[in-house]
Amino acid sequence: MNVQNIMTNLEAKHPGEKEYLQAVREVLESVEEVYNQHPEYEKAKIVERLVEPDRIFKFRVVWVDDNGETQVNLGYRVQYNAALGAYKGGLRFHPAVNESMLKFLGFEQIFKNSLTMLPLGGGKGGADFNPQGKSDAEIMRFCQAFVYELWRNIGPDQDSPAGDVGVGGREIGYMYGMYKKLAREHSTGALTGKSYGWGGSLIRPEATGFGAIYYVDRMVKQNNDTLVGKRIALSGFGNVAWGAATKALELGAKVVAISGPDGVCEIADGITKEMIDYMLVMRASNRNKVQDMADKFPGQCKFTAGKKSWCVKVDIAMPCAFQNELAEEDAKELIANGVKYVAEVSNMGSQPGAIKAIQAAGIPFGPGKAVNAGGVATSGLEIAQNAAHFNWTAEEVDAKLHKIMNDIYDMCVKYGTQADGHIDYVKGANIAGFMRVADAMMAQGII
Ligand code: 2IT
Repeated sequence: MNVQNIMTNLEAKHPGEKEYLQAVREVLESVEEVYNQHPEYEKAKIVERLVEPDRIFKFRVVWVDDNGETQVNLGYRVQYNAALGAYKGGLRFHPAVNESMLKFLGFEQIFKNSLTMLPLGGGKGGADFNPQGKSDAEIMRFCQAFVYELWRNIGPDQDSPAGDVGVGGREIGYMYGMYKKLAREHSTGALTGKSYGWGGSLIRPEATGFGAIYYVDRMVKQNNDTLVGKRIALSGFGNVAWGAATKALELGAKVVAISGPDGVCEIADGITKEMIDYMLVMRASNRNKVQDMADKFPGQCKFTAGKKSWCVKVDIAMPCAFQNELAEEDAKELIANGVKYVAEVSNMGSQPGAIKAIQAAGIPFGPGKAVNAGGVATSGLEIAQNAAHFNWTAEEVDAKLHKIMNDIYDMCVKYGTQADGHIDYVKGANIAGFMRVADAMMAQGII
């Protein structure tokens, strides 16, 4: 494989699809050396096949808002690769959603799902719907209209969507309700992230954040260091930041910053249980304002408009909100302020220049597809419980999640340790994820 040739061809075929091309380039650069040791991959055109999704559904979603106005949105589902199992991946509702964004997310999902060692193929979907300011009834009507179109193409052995940005337990509930009405069966594994009691798994809401902290705990221990007392900056205040803050507090670390599109909320003495609970209220309000936290806890929190979490002096930085949110200048500010570890929890949360700057400074960097894999892994555990019509206890799910994250961490070290002994977690995650998919594709023939 010649990465530059492949990228030149892809750029010509998919002009302007920046995020998709960025995600592909990172994976190809990581796996190039290993790939070239396998002439059978080259002959079977594994990379050329892998970079194109199996198929993309794109559809109109029509719904009526509270004023009686008809609204039109675009919905998508990218079914990327099914070498390891039925397609699996979240749904994103956000005004910036487009095909390139969902292709990059679906492509990343293939390798992330592979890292979990569960039988999960890769997919992603969503819509350019903006949940901000929408009423509960509007959210319900949109979710129903979305599934009315998509339902024939999902199912536990076909494609199983979950939540992502803008899609949480409430949205999954509305989508699952419509799905089972149309399918006339309780194929519970058709969607994950369901509430406990009608098919959901305990710990699924916490899983992405818990898994991320389990991974970071290993990064810290690798340096004979401890999480206790470490100052952590998170971005966002959604499901991922909530889960990470919960586990960080439990393990004795201090979350000193969260953020929103409006600015940063600094918490000098570290986030408390009451504040973590309030994050749920903030998310449910659909206001998308982190200032609400400072208004609720004056004296303990300081809000600064227009600033990001990365200007706060911390030991550990964890982007938890959106792709490319950590820019090169943010990374440089963190480094100047003495950051010791960076682990992105959002998918492709850091710009390539930021990753380069962090790695060049000798600071361990954990990539999203490994650090955030606990979410989809626990979705895999949810599907397993659905198939068995049975639920594990919270302790059982958490123990399985913890083991999966430890195994992922070990794989990243195994494939990412360089000749000089330092660990390139990005390379390790990409190689480990890629090899399992490539071997499955080889075994299943040219399809
Ligand atoms: O990015 C992700 O891995 C998710 N949004 C969760 C996917 C899933 O199927 O649980």
